[in-house]
Amino acid sequence: MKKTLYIFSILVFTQITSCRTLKLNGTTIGEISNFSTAKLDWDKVNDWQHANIENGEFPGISVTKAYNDLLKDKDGKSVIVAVIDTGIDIDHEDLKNVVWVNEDEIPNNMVDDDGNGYVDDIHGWNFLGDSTGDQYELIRMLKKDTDFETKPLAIQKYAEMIKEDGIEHAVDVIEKNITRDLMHYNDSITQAKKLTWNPRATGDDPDDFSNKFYGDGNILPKTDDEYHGTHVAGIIAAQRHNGVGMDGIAANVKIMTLRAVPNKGDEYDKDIVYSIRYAADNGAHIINMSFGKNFSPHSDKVREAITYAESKGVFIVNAAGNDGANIDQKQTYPNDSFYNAPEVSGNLITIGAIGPVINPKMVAPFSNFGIYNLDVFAPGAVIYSTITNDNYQSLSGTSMAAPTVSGVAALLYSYYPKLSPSAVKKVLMQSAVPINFEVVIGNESFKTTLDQVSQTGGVVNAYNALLYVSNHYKSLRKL
Ligand SMILES: [Ca+2]
Ligand SMILES: [Ca+2]
Ligand SMILES: [Ca+2]
Ligand SMILES: [Ca+2]
Repeated sequence: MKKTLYIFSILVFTQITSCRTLKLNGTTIGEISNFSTAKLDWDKVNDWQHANIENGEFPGISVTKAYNDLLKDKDGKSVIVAVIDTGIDIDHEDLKNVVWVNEDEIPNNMVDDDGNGYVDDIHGWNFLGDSTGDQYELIRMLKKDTDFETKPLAIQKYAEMIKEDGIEHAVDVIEKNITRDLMHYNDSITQAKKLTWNPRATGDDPDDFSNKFYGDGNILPKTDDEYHGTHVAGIIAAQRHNGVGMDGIAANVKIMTLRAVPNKGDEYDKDIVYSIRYAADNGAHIINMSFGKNFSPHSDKVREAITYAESKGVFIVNAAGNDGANIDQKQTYPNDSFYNAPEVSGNLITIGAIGPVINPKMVAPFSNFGIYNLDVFAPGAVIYSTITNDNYQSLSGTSMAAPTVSGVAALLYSYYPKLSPSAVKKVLMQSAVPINFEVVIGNESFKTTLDQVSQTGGVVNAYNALLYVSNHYKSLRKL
């Protein structure tokens, strides 16, 4: 009798604990209807992305308020964020304690101990090998001189690209015979655009997706100026309150590094496909993708990888790109939609960039936009973060806006680990703070409201996002 009761009480207890979710109390931050005429305070700008947007000084994501008002004394679970980018300086003083370690792999023994197909992958994988660059993928395809679906587009884009270097009549030349007739222009074309420049060092065929095991386990940057990935990682996860550098957004993150984006040239679809798949197969919860291009010969394979990641419960944060253009009219990659078709999955969110002011110039002029393809805005201009060799720097780009959102997503997973990727996307979009005055947008500096150039018309907010989950947990679990 006693024993039965004991078991019964354990059952009850287990049931109670497994149903318990974090309940939070607070008042949602509402729309911002008035802009500020205050001058930008450069002394306070270094962590402006964390500021509370309600205070009217910086349009930050209210993450400091989230920690102080909602998360005090509450422990979160560890979250793995994969950063597909350049290499990352994982020895950096402010990152070394937030690095993902593949516990099932023994380092430097030339054996694939965990059997995932990658030998000695301790912190992620380097799909670029020793190379510091890649020839632009469209040039690579044109040079092969085979017919492919987007060849006319590739010809046109390459012509535009080399015209900037003063080479006229490019379309005619390329259409005739690119490899023979363009060769003599090579000296006047900058390196990554050259037909003859092919630094790919991994020995694989970028068009043959059957071979996925290439590259190596050394994910460190190859040169000091390869700092992009380090900056992105710091925005998400630089160690908080350790007395050095700066604070990342999420406190319980381990960064998995996938080196696939070269400093020169562009990222190859194959490397992106296998980076996404590596992250999904090796435990990542979130993937940050701060890169993009407008020619993608295997974009179908990338979309397949995105849906594969969704099947593994992985959320993806995608930078909208820095052309100051409408991406509903000008296709950019990666994307969860091909030429504005319905989205292939519910796990990818596309982010535009704002700067540190609450006024009509708050949208970064370089930020791409689009009422269909841009989901939400986030701080992405003048963002101070880690760079190579224990250094720090302020950088601007949608590359900085995406990791701001990855940090918020990590915060959500840390406290609500059972949310599906589509639930996280819904939370981030529904809880964004609407901006209700006209702003200047893009290269052509036209004036409109944010809801005309994005799905949400707002700025991501960590405080609102946490409250939203707490208030809608039951319905979110059904997504
Ligand atoms: Ca392995
Ligand atoms: Ca090993
Ligand atoms: Ca720090
Ligand atoms: Ca989309």
